[in-house]
Amino acid sequence: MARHLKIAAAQLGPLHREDSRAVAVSRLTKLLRDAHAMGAKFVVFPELALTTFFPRWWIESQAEVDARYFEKSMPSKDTQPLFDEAKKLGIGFYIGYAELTPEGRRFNTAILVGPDGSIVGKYRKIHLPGHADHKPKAAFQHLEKNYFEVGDLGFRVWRYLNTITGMLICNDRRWPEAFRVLALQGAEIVALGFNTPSENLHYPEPPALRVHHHLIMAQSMAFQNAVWLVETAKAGFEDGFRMFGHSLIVAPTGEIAAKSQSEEDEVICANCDIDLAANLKKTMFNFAAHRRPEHYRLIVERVGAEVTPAN
Ligand code: CDT
Repeated sequence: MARHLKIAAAQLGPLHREDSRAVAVSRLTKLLRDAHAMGAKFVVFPELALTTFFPRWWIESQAEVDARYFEKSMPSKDTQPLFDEAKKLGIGFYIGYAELTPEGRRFNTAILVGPDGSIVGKYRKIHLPGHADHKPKAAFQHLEKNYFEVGDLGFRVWRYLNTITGMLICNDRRWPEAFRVLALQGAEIVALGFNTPSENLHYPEPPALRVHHHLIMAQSMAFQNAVWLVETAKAGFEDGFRMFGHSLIVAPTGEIAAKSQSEEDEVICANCDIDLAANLKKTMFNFAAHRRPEHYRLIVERVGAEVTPAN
C-alpha cells in the first residue's frame, strides 16, 4: 500500500526588527494549529523563522547580534511553547534559526523535530550567499558570509515519519549538488526554508524573473532527484524590504502540488504519496544503472569554472 504523508508549508509574513521571539513563536504556533486542522503531520517553517532576516543589516556590536538574533539553546524558554504544541498535536516540524554554539560558533541552522518533540536531526547551511564586507551604499545588504560559518554537518537524511527526509536551507536550492547528495542517500522528502529578496542585490532584475527561477529550480530539482520538495518562505515587506512568497510543495514528477498565494502568514498542504517516485527511481533516474561518476570528477575537484585550453 502506498505511503501517504500530509505535509504543510507554513509560510510566515514579515517579522520586523522590533518583533520579539514571543510574537514569532505565537504566530508559528497558530500556523501549526492551522496545519493540524488541514490534517498535516509534518510542517515546514522558514529559514531563520524566529527573527527578521537580520543579515540585511550591518551591525557593529557582535554582543547585540548574539542577544537579539541567535539562539543559545533549542528549545529555549521562548521556543518551548512551539515544541509543546507540536507534541500535543502529534506533528513533526522543520524550523530554521540562527545557532550560537557553546563554543561560540555561529551557524544558519535547521532542525527536524519529531512528533514527540525530540530533535531528530540538525543541518547547518552550507551555501552561504552574499558578502562578508560592509556595503554602506547598498540599498540593503546580504551579510550571511559575515554572520555565519559554513555548515560543518554535511548533507544528511534521517528516517522520519516512515520516510527518508533531508534538509537544506534557502540558497542551497540553487545548487544541484546539494540535492544529488541527498538523493544518493535515498531521500524521499527534502525540506527547505527560505528568505529571498524580491530585488536582486547585485544588479537590476525583474522581480518576476526571480520568482521564475525559484519555480523552475524547485520543479527540476524535485524531478531530477525524484523527491518531494517542500520550500517555505518568509515573505513580504520585512523592515521595509520585500521578499517573495511562492512557498511550494513539489511532487517527484516535477508538478507543483500546492503553492502559496500571499506574502503573509499562510499554510499550504498536500497529501503526498511518498511512493510516487518509485517508478522514476527504477527507470529514468535509476542512479545505480545510469550514473557515470567516473566522468563527474571535476565536480568535486574543481570549485570555480576554468576554461580548458583547446586541444
Ligand atoms: N537566504 C538566502 O540564502 N537568500 C538567497 C538570496 C541570494 S541574494 C544574495 C537566495 O538564494 O534566495
